[in-house]
Amino acid sequence: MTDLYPVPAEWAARAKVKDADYKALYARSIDDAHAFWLEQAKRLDWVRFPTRTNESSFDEADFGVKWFADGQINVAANCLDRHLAERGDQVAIIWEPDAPTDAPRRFTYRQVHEEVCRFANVLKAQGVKKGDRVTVYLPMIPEAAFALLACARIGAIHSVVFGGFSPEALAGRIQDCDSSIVITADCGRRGGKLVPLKTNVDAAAQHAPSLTSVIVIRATGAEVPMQAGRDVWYDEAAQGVSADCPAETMDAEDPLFVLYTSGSTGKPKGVLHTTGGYLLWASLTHELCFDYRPGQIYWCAADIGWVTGHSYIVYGPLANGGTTLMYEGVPNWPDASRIWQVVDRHQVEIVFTAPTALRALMRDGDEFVARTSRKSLKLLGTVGEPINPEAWRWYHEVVGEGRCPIVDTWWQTETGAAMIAPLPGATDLKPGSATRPLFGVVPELVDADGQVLEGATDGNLCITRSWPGQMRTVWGDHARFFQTYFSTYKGKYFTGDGCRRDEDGYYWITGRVDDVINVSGHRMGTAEVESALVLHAKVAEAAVVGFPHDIKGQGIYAYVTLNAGEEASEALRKELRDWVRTEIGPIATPDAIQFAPGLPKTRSGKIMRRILRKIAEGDVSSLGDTSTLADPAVVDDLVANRIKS
Ligand code: 6R9
Repeated sequence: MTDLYPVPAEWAARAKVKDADYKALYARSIDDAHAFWLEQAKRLDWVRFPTRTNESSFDEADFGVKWFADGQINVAANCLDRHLAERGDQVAIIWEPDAPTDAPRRFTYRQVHEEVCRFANVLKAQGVKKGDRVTVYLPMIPEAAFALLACARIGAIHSVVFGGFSPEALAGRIQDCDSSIVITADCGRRGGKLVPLKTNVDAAAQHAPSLTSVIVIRATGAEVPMQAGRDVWYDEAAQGVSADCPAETMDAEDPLFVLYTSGSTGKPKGVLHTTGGYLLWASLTHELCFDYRPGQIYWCAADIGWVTGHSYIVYGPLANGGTTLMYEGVPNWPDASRIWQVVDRHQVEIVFTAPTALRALMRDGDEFVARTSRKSLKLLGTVGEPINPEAWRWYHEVVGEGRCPIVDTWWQTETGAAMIAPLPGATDLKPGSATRPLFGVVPELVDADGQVLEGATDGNLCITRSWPGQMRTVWGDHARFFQTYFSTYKGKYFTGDGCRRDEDGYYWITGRVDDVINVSGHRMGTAEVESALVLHAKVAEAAVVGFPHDIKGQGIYAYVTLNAGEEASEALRKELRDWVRTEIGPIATPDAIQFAPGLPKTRSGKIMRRILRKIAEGDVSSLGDTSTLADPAVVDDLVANRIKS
């Protein structure tokens, strides 16, 4: 028996989309798709309104993803200029600083417009042109939003790299998209600590010869070395620069941004999103999932370094004329009541955060929540990983005092914005289920052989037809795009997620079925961590798997075989953890490292990850068939020396 939380009467009465509307619109989005999407396109301000909609194919012969191809549009003009007449003096961005004792800042649409135009002119003065890649390595400061919109205004392609990534990871991302410019800050602030962003850029530059220019925002006043001829302070460069910058007319299929994400193999992929379809999808889903109306204070507590920050801090809410809150800090500093204090301080009506943050706050106890009012809250969202029903109920009952619908949005960097999610006025909720597909989204569950499964069932989640916000390619490697997502199950987009569909047609994402692990809502490829480990001089071989973790969702468990003559020790274990931190970043730090004399392999040399996963999970009684192992004795050693969490 699952609990059902019916749509509250008040929501059913006043929401933009009610259950009957959802059913009718969903049917139309499938049966009369062309007309439906032309109608939806009206929500944006086009330079040339499109006459074409979906021209995508998932088949190898004519493979490609294309939407609104004859439309022309500028994203920044849609997020700013078109709102000026009606809401120029409305607050567009509220910025809440890391330290609660510091003053928040507010920017109206008119002010953001001016900041963005000036930033765009600074980029131009640095030689940035339409189509150039601009790497953004910034903390959560208002300039991060300005930088993205400035790129969009002049048709440059931004590539945001999360501020928690190491110099090595940053260098790889600069090189992969051949970017010559980085926008950074002297330092970032998070949880009372400084993050040395500029110093990291200097270190990355050693491995990124394409980098010729660095714009540095003075965010903290920390002293940092500046390299003459390469580095400029933003405030100095912006002095005397005109705040008039016309928005470049872009084709709907011109690139908007690249965002790197981990896959099951090799190095991170540069996921490319384009202009018209992406903005339409971000804005439509933002309005529908949150039943958003301008004037409401809305807070997506993600970092701009992830796709959630792109679509739901910047592009979706601003395209919709909203007021979006950007928070510089972390959920539990100075203490576990911070999120709810920010809610009270700014009278936030909608909060959108990740299950991992909720689990951590839940562990710290209800009193941190209870000491705040939260009366302004109307709706609560989650994203990033499956939400366990216990955390869902805590969010609903303790945080929302039972009155706020929980909107659990399933989606991916690749999908641009939400794909499966409830609409608060239309969808009865079940804790732990992302519920039903959004308009135009056709999920399908298949078995390992690609057989389509009907009715209530478990399977691998595919999407059978394109939607406007779908990624268009992997930067520089179109073949990899096809290979990664469309070759496993012919003619379908394979998400990499496992999923259950229940008797009501509700979808329950069960987690990744490939070699991607989800650590605190952040994707990590096991292959990436393995490559970092084997780069260490003492490591011969490494295999990495995920295991269940109370707060993070999944933790990282590494099996390491040392080179002959090397001794396993606590000191080496720490050295390897630190090594991975510096190679990739703190989010990739292994939770457990088990030294293993050998790894379980098939006779053809393939590591049997299934067995490694079971051991890491502590499920050693059901290791399954080990008869194909080259040396079954290896498993006994692994089981005996398992690290208990
Ligand atoms: C938006 C984002 C994508 C992966 C995805 C899935 C997991 C995201 C989820 C969810 C269950 C949800 N995921 N939202 N699982 N319920 N509501 O997180 O993008 O970083 O690319 O991660 O995250 O496994 O495949 P991204």
